[in-house]
Amino acid sequence: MAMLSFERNYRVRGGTLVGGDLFDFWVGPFYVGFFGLTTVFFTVLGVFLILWGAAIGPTWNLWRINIAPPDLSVGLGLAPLAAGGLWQLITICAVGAFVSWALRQAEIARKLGMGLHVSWAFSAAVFAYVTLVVFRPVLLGAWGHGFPYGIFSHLDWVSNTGYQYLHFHYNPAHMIAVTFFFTNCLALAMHGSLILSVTNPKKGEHVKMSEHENVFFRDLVGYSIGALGIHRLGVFLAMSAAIWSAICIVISGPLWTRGWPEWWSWWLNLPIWR
Ligand code: 07D
Ligand code: 07D
Repeated sequence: MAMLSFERNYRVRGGTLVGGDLFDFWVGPFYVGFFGLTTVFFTVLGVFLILWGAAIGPTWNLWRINIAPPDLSVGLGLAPLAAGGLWQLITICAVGAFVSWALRQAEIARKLGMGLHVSWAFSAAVFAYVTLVVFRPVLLGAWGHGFPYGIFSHLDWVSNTGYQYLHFHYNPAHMIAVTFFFTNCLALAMHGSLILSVTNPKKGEHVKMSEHENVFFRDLVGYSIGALGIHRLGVFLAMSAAIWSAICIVISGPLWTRGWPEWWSWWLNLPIWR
């Protein structure tokens, strides 16, 4: 991949969290660093273990490959490879790769003297994943509560887990998470369309800038959040969506074991109705 001449100026030493100068180099356009190596290590090993799981499983159909966690009876122990052990090793590789990726993002940002915002934002997704396959299973006392690795099988897990609590939509934290996802989508649609509407004009017309963006929203709703504000809002909405997702699943089981609709009986039991 061609590198723009000015990009070379940004290939500066330092900023590494681990390894000092040892891994402080690039391969083509990619910064390596200690965490680049650990990302590749965990990803290659993880993909190999998924292929192993597929090979000993009943199908090579991509949609139906399924690597299941151990049976609930295994609890928090180690399982034989073909009976959930592969899932356990793949989980270690996935956590290793995702955390390495976040730390690589942090090293690159430090190198460039930037904020660590990207790293923190990605960490919210990693937190949701770790909640699903580590925190909640540990709190419930069995790795078998993690979700299986397979395109369709993980959908079955979501559906089954949802129905275990009768009607998952009544989970208040799920409501908040869903609301954040929807609001995030609305905000991105408005932001993306606004930027396109000013910076991508028809042939022969002038590009317009933030003045127009602000005036458009002031005329429309009396307020413009501004160029910095919309990005703050975006990160807040997106990270909140992932964090509330993690909350909604970690309270299902460890904190609330009955159907979620029943949780709302506190409302009917308020003294004002009596
Ligand atoms: C567009 C960025 C690119 C990433 C992509 C995903 C793999 C997996 C693995 C063959 C937005 C690449 C996929 C590497 C291949 C094997 C073993 C991100 C973009 C394109 N899901 N989920 C999908 C994952 C969970 C749910 C699709 C991962 C939870 C529902 C894809 C995880 C719950 C639906 C996928 C994960 C859940 C999906 C599209 C991890 C709650 C769908 C994803 C590591 C969060 C949709 C057939 C996408 C679908 C879908 C991947 C976790 C629910 C296969 C990697 C357990 C309801 N999930 N998912 O575009 O079509 O994400 O499924 O946590 O309807 Mg899922
Ligand atoms: C976990 C993904 C992390 C991904 C990472 C990166 C790679 C690399 C490489 C492409 C969190 C992976 C990267 C592998 C790829 C290349 C090169 C993201 C994660 C780290 N629900 N529900 C949610 C809705 C119902 C149920 C969350 C809507 C039903 C359960 C979200 C509806 C029942 C769980 C959400 C709906 C039910 C959830 C998911 C509508 C089923 C969860 C988003 C409109 C009968 C899950 C933490 C998320 C959760 C979750 C939305 C319906 C059950 C808020 C909109 C009523 C059991 N649901 N749901 O978490 O909270 O993203 O997980 O009906 O466990 Mg739900």
